[in-house]
Amino acid sequence: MQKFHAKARKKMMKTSLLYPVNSTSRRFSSLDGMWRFQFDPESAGVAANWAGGLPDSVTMPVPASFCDFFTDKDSREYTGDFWYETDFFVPGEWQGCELNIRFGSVTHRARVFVNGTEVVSHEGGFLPFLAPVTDVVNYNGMNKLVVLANNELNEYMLPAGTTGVLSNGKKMSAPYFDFYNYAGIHRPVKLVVTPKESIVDYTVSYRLDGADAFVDYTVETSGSSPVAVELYDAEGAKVAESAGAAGTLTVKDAHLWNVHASYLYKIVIRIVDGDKVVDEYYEKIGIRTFEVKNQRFLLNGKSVYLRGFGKHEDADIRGRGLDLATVKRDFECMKWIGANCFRTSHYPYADEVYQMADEEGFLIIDEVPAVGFMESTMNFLAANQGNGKKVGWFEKETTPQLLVNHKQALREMITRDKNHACVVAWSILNEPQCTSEGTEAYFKEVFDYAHELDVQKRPRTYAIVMMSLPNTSKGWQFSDFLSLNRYYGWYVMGGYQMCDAEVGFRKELDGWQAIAGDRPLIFTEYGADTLPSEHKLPSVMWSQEYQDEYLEMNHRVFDSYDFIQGELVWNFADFQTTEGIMRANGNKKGVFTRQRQPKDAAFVFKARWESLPLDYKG
Ligand code: GCB
Repeated sequence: MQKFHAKARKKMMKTSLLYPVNSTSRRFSSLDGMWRFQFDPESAGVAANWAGGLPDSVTMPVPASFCDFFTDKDSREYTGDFWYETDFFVPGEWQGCELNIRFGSVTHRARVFVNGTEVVSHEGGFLPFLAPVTDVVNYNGMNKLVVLANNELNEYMLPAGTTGVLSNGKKMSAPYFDFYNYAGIHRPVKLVVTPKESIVDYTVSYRLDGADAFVDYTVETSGSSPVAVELYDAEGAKVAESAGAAGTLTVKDAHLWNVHASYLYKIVIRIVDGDKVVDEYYEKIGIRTFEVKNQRFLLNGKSVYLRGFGKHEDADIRGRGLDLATVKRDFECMKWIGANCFRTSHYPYADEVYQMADEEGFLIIDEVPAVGFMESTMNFLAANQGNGKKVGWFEKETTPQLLVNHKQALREMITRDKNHACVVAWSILNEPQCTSEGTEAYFKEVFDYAHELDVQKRPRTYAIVMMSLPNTSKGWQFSDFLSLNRYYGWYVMGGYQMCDAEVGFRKELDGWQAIAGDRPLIFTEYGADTLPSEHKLPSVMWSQEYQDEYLEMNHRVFDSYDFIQGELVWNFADFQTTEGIMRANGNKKGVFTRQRQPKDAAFVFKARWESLPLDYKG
C-alpha cells in the first residue's frame, strides 16, 4: 500500500461539506461518467508517475463500486491500491474563484492528483471531502484528475477488519462486518466553484412556541463581510429574515415538518457588501423538534413509534455506488409498507438519500461506520477470520488511532448531516465488544464528542450486540435510548425451539426494563434469513413461512412491553456479503429481495405497520 497520510492543507480554512448548488455566486459541474481505471497490486503507481496518467487502463463508470463489473474472481475480490483517471475542462471565467473537487465518497481512502500535483488525501470511505484545485488547474484548458484509492482493511479504521495474503500472493480483505467490502468512487464527483469569500457552513436549530417557531442559526464564512439570512415557505413567500452571522428567524404559524407530512422551507444565506451579493447559498430545511422523554420519542412534542428498517447501500452490478433509481424505489417500497424510519446501517449514506428522506418525511438514525469492533471467533461468521483471543477491543494498541478516526468520522458526519430534518438521532457504533474495562473511557469520549458537535443535541445510541446484557455491558449507560440487535428464533433457539426463544427473549427484556430509567428501547435489528424460492408447510428455517412465524413471535413480544418504542427489522433488502457457509450468496434477511420485490413478510409488515397508530403506545 502506498502511503496514505492526512496531508497538511495549504490553507487552514475549514473544509465545507455543504451540498453543491448553483446560485448567483456559485457554480458546480458534474465530473461523473466513464472514467479510466487500473489495479496497482505492487503499489508501484506513485513511483511510476501514474499521477500523470494511467499506463494501461480499462473504462470504469463513476459513481459505482468496481467489484461486480468484472467476470473474473481475482478482479472482483481485488484488495490493494487502485487508480481512477479522467479529464475535465475549466472555463477561463472561473479564474479568481475558489475551485474544489468534491468527492461524495471514495472507499476506503484516497489521494487525489490534479495535473500531477497531489492536492488532498482522505481516510474514510463514506463521507465527502474536498480537493482544493484553484492553484493547480489550467484555466481555459484541459486538466487531468487522477485518484489513487485503496480498500485494505485494518483494526484502527472504520469499518474494521484485516488484510491477509493468500497462498498465491494476492492480498485479501477480511471484513469484521457482514457486508461486502465494496470499493471505488461510490458517490458523485463535482467541480465546485465559489467566490474567494464564501459561506463555509451553517447550522440551524429549532424552538417551538405555540403556533410559532424560532429558527436559531449560525453561519460560518471565510471572510468578514456581513451576512444576511432569509426564509421562504414552500410557496416561495418570504416569511422571515435576519442580519448577522448568528441570529434567529421568527416564523409565525410555522408549518412543521412531520412523519409522512414533510414541509420544507428554503433558507437563503448571503454574504453582502453594500448592495452587492458576494456569495449566496440555499437549502431546504424542515422545522421540527425531536427528543427523548419518559421512555418516549417526541417529534414536535408528540409521541412517535418507530417502524422501519436497517438498510444498506447495496444493489446488483453497481454495488454500493449511488444509484438514484434504487434510492427512489427504496422510498416507494418503504412508503407502501408503512415504514417511517430507517437506520443508515452501517455507515452514513449518500447526501441524496437524506434529501429524499427530508422530502418524504422519514426519520433517520444516522450511523457512523463504527462496525466490526469486536475481537472474537465471530468476526464475522466466516471461518477464516478472527483469532479467537478474547481481548477487549478498546484496550488494544490500535485503540488510540481508532479513536482519532472515529472522531473524524463523527465530525464529518455531523457536520454534513446536522441540518437535515430527517436526521433525528446519531448511532455512534454498531455491535462493539463492550463488556471489557476500556469500554467506558472510549464510549465517554465518542458520545461526549457527538453531543459537543451537535447544536440540536439529538439523542445518541449504539446498537447493542447479543450477549451484551444489562449486567455485562459497560456501554448502555451512555445511550440516550437503548438499541438492541436481537435474533431470538434465528441465531439463538431457532426452528422448533421458537417457544424457548420467546421465553429467553422476555427474560432478557425484563432485565433491560429494570435498568432503562427514562430511556425508550428500540430494536435496531431482528430478522431471519429467508430464501424467496423456499416455501414449506409446516415451516422450516429459511422458508418464507418461517420468516413470518419468526416475526409474529417477535412482534408479540414487542407489543407486551410499554418501553419498546420502535422496531427496525433487519434488513430492508437482501444484500451482498463475503462468501461463506453462513451466507447464501449474501445475507437473505431482506423483507424485499435485492431486486426490491416483496417477500411474503412484506405483507405481514404492511398489515401491522398500517394498523399501528403513529403514536402507538404513546
Ligand atoms: C448483526 C449485524 C449486521 C448483520 C446481522 C446478521 O448483528 O449488525 O451487520 O448483517 O447481524 O444478519 O447477522
